[in-house]
Amino acid sequence: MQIHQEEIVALNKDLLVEHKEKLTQLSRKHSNLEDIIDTISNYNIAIPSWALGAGGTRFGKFGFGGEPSTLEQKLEDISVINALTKSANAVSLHIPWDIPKNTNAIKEKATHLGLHFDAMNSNTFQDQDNQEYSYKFGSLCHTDKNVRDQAVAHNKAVIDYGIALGSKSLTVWLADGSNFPGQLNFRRAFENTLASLKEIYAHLPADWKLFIEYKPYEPNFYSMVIQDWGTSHMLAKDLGEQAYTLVDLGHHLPNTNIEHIVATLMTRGMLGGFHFNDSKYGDDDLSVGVMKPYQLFLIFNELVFGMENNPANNPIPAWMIDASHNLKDPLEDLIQSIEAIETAYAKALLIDQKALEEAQLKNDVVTAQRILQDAFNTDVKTILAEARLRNDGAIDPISAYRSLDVRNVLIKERGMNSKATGL
Ligand code: AOS
Ligand code: ZN
Ligand code: ZN
Repeated sequence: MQIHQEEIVALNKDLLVEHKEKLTQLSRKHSNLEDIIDTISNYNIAIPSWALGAGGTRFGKFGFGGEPSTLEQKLEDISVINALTKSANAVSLHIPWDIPKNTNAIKEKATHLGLHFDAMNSNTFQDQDNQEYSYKFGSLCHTDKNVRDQAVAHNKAVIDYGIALGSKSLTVWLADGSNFPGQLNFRRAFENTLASLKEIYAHLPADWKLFIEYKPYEPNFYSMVIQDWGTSHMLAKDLGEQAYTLVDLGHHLPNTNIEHIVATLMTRGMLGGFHFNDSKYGDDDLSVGVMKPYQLFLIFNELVFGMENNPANNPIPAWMIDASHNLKDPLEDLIQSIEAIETAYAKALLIDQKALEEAQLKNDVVTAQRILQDAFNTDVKTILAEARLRNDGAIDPISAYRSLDVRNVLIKERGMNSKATGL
């Protein structure tokens, strides 16, 4: 399955006149509109290789047909999303769910589809069939050195796959922790994890980054070795300049001020990566922006500020969508997620930073709030559409996806019962 340029052009035709009218109206109101469109049109978010099949819970999974059963097919699915949105030009690969059999061929296929490989993801949270030691009681933190060595070796192998594919970073997310008080010595677990990470870090090429993801609970429900950004930050600092903290929006206890964490990390140049999703209760992995769009906007306000002020201080973070799709067609869900992310980004770009600073310096709380809310309440759909249009994407990606009947084409190609690897 591949979408052809002419198909998108044809679908855009009917929408073009109305779109251009709206754009003219908007440009009368916002003098920096061109810059915002430009920024959004250059923005890309990586798609994880495990997000293209049916998601689910431990209670069940409901398929939808036409799932990609090979890595090649997963790349094709991402290229469909990218053709429509022009904002998903990278894949974040998971090892071992998506081991490339032939790295050269996969790299070539990706390049041919206009895609590249963003952060690599290792997996020491499950046992694989052929593995010697179990991760039941942890991996990098384990009490048994044999287990730690095996987990370290796996991470090194993932780096090697990444090198062959042209990736430049590794994300480490650990399920390590304990389910019961007394089970684990916190301090030994931390020291073991640090020592293991040091070995992995030593295997990184000089132009690579290491991202350390944190999570307060799940799958362990009493303690997680890397429970919060402070722990991640400590580990990264001890490793060296190539190590950073990765923020996953779902990995916070309810009501945590995530935008404040983002600002603090960026102050120290320590924000390396970002996993987008949304949540109501925990690590729900709901579609981005469905629950707390204002929070996402406030996070982007900090990201924009961090990227614009002293950008050399913090590298541009690696962006990835980390959501699960229980009910929706994942391709539609990912398109909606991209739209939600770019909506928050565009609105944050609309904030009058100068006026905001003035209000802050005068401690004019009311004006500061109005500046934020004026930006948040602006309809940016037209900005997003124009950004896509300039890259030959679709004015309305979801409608285009449905008009092109993509899911049924995929079902015809791959059958009703094809299954994708993943959670
Ligand atoms: C798990 O909760 C994390 O969000 C991970 O980032 C990710 O979903 C997992 O590592 C899959 O590779
Ligand atoms: Zn994540
Ligand atoms: Zn998660």
